Amino acid sequence: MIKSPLKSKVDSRDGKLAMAHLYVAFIALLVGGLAGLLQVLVRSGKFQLPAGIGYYQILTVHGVVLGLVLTTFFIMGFQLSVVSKTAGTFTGKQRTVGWIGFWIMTIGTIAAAVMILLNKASVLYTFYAPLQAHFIFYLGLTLVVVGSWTVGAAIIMKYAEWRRANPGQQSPLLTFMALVNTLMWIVATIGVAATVLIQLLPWSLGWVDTVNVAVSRTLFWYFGHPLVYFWLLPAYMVWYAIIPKIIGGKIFSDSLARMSFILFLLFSIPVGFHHQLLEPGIDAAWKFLQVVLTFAVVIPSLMTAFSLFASFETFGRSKGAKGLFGWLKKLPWGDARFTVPFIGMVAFIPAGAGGIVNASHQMNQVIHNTIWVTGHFHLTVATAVVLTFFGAAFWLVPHLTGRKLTKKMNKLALIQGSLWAIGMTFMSGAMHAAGLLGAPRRSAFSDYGGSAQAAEWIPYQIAQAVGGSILFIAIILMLYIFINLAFFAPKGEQEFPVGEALHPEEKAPMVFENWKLWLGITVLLILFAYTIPFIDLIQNAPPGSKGFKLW
Ligand code: HAS
Ligand code: CU
Repeated sequence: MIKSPLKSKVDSRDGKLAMAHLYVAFIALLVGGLAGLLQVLVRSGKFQLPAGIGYYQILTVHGVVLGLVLTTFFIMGFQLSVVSKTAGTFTGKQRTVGWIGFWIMTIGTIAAAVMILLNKASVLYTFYAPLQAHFIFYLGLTLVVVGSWTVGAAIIMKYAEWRRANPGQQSPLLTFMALVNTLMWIVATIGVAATVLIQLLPWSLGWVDTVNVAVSRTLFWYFGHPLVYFWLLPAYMVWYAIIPKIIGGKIFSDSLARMSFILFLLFSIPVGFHHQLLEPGIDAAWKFLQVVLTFAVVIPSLMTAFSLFASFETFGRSKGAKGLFGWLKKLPWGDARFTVPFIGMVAFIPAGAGGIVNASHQMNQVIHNTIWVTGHFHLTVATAVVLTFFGAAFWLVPHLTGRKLTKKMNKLALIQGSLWAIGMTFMSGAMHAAGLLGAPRRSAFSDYGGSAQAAEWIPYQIAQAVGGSILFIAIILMLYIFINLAFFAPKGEQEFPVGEALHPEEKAPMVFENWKLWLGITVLLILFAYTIPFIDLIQNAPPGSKGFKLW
């Protein structure tokens, strides 16, 4: 591995740009978390929303603000930081591009949020047609996407500059990873941009009367699945490249980490049909193909699991650990920068197993549209990913603001992570169980006219409310820690941990940086998986649907 110009500190101008993203992310955490609390309370059957606020309005706030806003802003802030740290300070021009992107995303977010709060866009975060929102909602989402491309452009420009200055050398691992995630995001968001610009905007403006529902949903999931990996990959950056440094160990293999990221670029996109297995209009053969590709995209996660275990075990044994699991005792459990993301890793084991159940064509019939799916994504994105982001915030925020994570805050952070684990065990566990009993997702409380089956769900819904309330306390704690680290913690230098490879002499093959090749294969796989289904969906379409506002 070639030495990169690793600076001890991220330049303060880059730090400001990254922090701007993090402020929006944590405001989103507050708003979205509150909406989540209200939802579990409504679904317990013991609480009604005041002042004519609708359940679906709150559900839309929750999904959009946490699933789309918190994640995108945190990820952009995080990726800008790791690129600045490992590839060097952004130039003035690159930073300006970053700021322009930030403001476009922020204006878009405010526009979409206002429409949801005015109850003009209670269409949930998937905004499925034929539910029809106010056009400003769609416009706002478009701006968020365009803004994210602009921030992404800053990252690509920095990478290109590094490449020119260091011909024949492999780029720093974290920069490489941030670049892969940015490229995947750009290819994926073309799908959502297409449905919004070509279908939903003209339709919500009244320029056309009807919309092809199946096409819009297919374009959404072309984007929607890689969206979940766009959330996951920054967590993997922390797991692969940062956690080893925090525990005092080494990255198990630099090349393996790069290869898993390349596999994510190739296989994340042509798999959207696993969200549409029960939808009509798509031939079973094409669904099957995308299920096979879904199982292909599980492989880089299994590689990640293997690599992490190997990092932990190698470290533990180097400290003299004995026996099969003796190395576990050597890990720094008192350090929240390690333990909180570790809780996320452990959660990702059942989370990923649940994903494999979902993707299995036949089993999908049991769980599709049940609250099992909600349980699945609260373990994946809302535990594995989010706890890793929190764990990163514990050192990133003080690093960027020139402060220190104190012992007291570290302790609070450990409590925060533990509360999350307890709350999520109740909430997600109950969701999985109720889903198997047929409880629907995306629906407000109902006893379905005293139905015996619905009565079975009620104890689980109460367990969800208990878990959700514990999670809300954990959110408040997190916000307290964030505000402390951003504004009040003592001044000092907090380390930006970047791991080194166990075998620095091992050099990843340069073909890993051949973007023409990888993007070429990505496009070919997409064309293979989607061309004929799209032709079918357009040629054999039933009459288009007018818009519905069911709230
Ligand atoms: Fe998923 C639905 C399949 C991963 C998020 N998923 C969703 C939705 C969301 C979501 C948001 O096939 C709902 C969308 C909606 O609103 O309708 N998902 C999968 C599969 C995977 C998967 C196969 N999902 C994710 C991730 C997400 C996410 C990651 C967010 C971040 N998912 C589905 C399917 C549906 C679905 C269907 C549609 C369901 C339906 O019918 O609607 C795989 O990528 C999972 C692979 C992961 C693993 C785990 C590897 C474990 C690791 C941890 C290592 C830990 C260590 C520490 C080393 C195989 C890396 C341990 C130490 C110890 C001591 C224990
Ligand atoms: Cu998916």
